[in-house]
Amino acid sequence: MERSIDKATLSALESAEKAGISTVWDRCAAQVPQCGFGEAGLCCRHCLQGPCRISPFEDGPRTGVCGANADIMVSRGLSRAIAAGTASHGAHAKHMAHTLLKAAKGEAPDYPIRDENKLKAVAARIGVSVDGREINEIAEDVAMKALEDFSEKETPLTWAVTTVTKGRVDTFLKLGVVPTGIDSSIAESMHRTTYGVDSDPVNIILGAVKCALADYAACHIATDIADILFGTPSPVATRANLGVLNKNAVNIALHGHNPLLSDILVQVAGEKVLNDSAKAAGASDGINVVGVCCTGNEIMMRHKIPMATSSVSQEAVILTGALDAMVVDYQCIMPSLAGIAECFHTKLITTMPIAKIPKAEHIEFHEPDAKECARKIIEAAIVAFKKRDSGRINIPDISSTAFAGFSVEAILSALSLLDREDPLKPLIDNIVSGNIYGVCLFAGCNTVKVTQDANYLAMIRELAKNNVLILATGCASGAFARHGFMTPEATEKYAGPGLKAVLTAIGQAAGLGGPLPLVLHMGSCVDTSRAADLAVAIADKLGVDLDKLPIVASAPEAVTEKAVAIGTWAVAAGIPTHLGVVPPVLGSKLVTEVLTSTAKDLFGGYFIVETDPVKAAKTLISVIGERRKGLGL
Ligand code: BF8
Ligand code: SF4
Repeated sequence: MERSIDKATLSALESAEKAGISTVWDRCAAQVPQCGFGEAGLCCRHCLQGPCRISPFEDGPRTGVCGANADIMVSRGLSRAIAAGTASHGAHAKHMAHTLLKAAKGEAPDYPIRDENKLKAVAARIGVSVDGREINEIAEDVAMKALEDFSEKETPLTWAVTTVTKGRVDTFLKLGVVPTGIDSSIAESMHRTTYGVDSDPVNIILGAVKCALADYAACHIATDIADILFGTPSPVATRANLGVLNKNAVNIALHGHNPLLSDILVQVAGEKVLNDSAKAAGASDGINVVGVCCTGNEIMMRHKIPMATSSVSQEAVILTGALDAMVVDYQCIMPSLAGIAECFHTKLITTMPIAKIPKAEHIEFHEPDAKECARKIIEAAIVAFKKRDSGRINIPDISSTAFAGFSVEAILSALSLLDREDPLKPLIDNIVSGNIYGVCLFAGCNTVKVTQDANYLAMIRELAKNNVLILATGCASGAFARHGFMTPEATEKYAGPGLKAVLTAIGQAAGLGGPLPLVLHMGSCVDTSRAADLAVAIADKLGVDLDKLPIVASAPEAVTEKAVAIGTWAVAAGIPTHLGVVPPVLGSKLVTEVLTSTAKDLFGGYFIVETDPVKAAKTLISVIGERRKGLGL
């Protein structure tokens, strides 16, 4: 199997081979064949009598030592994956909420409230009074409300029920899946899947859905507070792929998730004294900050910071030999980075007490003196630059233009140029007329198990040709950005006539002189909540629930437990959701059936697992067709 279709990644891998450095692809090859029990979800280690395994074939024991059968094992494994994903988004969101609280109390001076309108909009939505109050008072109440959503309450999660349609809330209540605390939902999932608790696979899965809805709330909190503290994104043009590294600058890559660190670091990287110091060290162009993965999305859409790469190709940034510091916070950071950084002059800098890596330098980041920490990090990068070996530099001269930052607010503001009074109307009219056949949200990662980016590109070509409007978050947006799909040129080249006409009308009204980009970049993975907001606005406007809309989602190259959590809440939201990799559930016919079929009866949404991208796109198009028929379109 070809490792990637991204030429920049392939060029970096060539350098690695020449230097005898192993990468994620080599390590994957060393793992093959991977364990068939694990692949099917049929291995349990939840107690010390295990590990227990059930053969996916008719031979061998049918239960583990305690009597847990395949259905129980698979559903428990899935539930724990969702709990872990929720814990990740939850920790990120809680970190944001604590910082908003500190900011409101004047304890984090580097975090002013940058978007008062967003703060007021969020406050109004969650029932915090706004009129006649100081901004900091409102911010404090919003932060407290967010923090309240983490522990067990008598009432449903504020962020889960105030951001979806009434119909969804009714469905969730009816099925008993409304979460009452983000952290408590995670704890409940861990409890019910431990030794000798919940043994009803369907009940376990409904518990997992409840936890996934807590994940949704966490994502939404993270997005809301990021906008409040750093500004709601609006479209910007930047570039993506390894070619954004600059051999004449101190190159610093920001990798991870939380904008609390990366946004501040970007602000500080513009300071003259630091740039002078970089120049004095021999970097004639000063400091060049680039992004990786989701934090890369955050700073791309708010500060035009170019995206070096994402997900499975993160090691490639170091392999260019031109990266002076890789600064990480948490999530999706391969431990292998330390070994690769060691082969070069690159400083790997960890910043969070919960995410250290042996051999990395740890510069701990604290919000009360955020800018000071950021300066220290940049100074360490300048020191590392001085040790750079210019003979080992191989920056592939490859990068694409990418337009990023299509928040719902930005989309509505673009649409308002067509209809000031009723901005959603042009969008809905075009869906009704069929100019926009439907909407597909791409989310999730790149995986070493699929040729990098191949599924994304094959699917988008098929969907766009059929007039499906494309939204993207997370490393899905990284893939499209690197290959030039977030440009007006991609719209000209790949969009069907109806879609092209709509994107051109909006683009021209916005004064772009051409169409909007083919892929609307909505942000990081937590910003998948923005796509949910857009879907909810459309549903409310049409007076139908989400499970009736011609909207689908796809994670064609998913990797993480976070992606599993997001996929599950998308399904619960009523959205048919495609996975391009097979999750470890096939060991249970029952669980597979619940996810791909019963879910449809319960929630309207369901999983579609298809590893062939063209077939997957065709299936999604026919699903959109069914939904359109249901609406009488
Ligand atoms: O949260 S898409 S590889 S970076 S998990 Fe990770 Fe997957 Fe990227 Fe962002 Ni999302
Ligand atoms: Fe085996 Fe049951 Fe223990 Fe799992 S919980 S390891 S199936 S005995």
